[in-house]
Amino acid sequence: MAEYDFIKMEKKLVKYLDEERFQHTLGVMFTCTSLAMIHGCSIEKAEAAGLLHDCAKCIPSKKKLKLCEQHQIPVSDFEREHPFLLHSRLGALIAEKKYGIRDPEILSAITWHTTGKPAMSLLDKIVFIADYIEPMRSKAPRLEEIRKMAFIDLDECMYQILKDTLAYLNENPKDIDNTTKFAYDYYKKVHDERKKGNS
Ligand code: DGI
Ligand code: FE
Ligand code: FE
Repeated sequence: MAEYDFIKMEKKLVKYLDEERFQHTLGVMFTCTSLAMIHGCSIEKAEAAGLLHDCAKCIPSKKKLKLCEQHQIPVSDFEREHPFLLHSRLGALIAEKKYGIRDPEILSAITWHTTGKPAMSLLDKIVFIADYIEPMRSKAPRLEEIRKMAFIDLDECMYQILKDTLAYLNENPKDIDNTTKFAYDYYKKVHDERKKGNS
């Protein structure tokens, strides 16, 4: 029997997200399952992580900060100024407490889905990438190319997404979290070393 009751989780989640966010969530969930199939990851884990990745997204900023304080989640000065970044860590907490997710791999994928980090797990990468390429996304540049790459090479896809994200964020460099930079540096190194190996 399946470990997770997805219908029950969806019914609960729909109450906490606005319509657009819920549709995005379904897109991420199905994209996660497709990526799990092609890259040999647990489909159930990918489905659960995709479904819950933004479960804290629609909590107002003040309440986000309050919840972090209540649950001893450390908040950096940077996060205090950019509280939307907290929806990933807070999302993992809510997934655990309200949706009964105990699997550390799923909680990690939710935690790191916004900034990424160096040396991510297969599931971490699948959720991060699915969030960027799901069918409703339309604003990012090079989406066609990046979507194809997601089904070929996850590390290269991480590099391409982080590169474009940082290029976009560089319009306001003071808004860039170090974790996003560290993630980019890591996947750039993977990309460069592979290129060296191939030449
Ligand atoms: O929650 P979603 O909108 O589905 O997606 P998300 O959790 O990946 O958040 C999206 C935004 O996060 C995207 O516009 C890029 C942004 N982001 C990633 N790293 C950083 C960042 N924004 C800031 N300000 N600083 C970062 O380091
Ligand atoms: Fe998010
Ligand atoms: Fe998302």
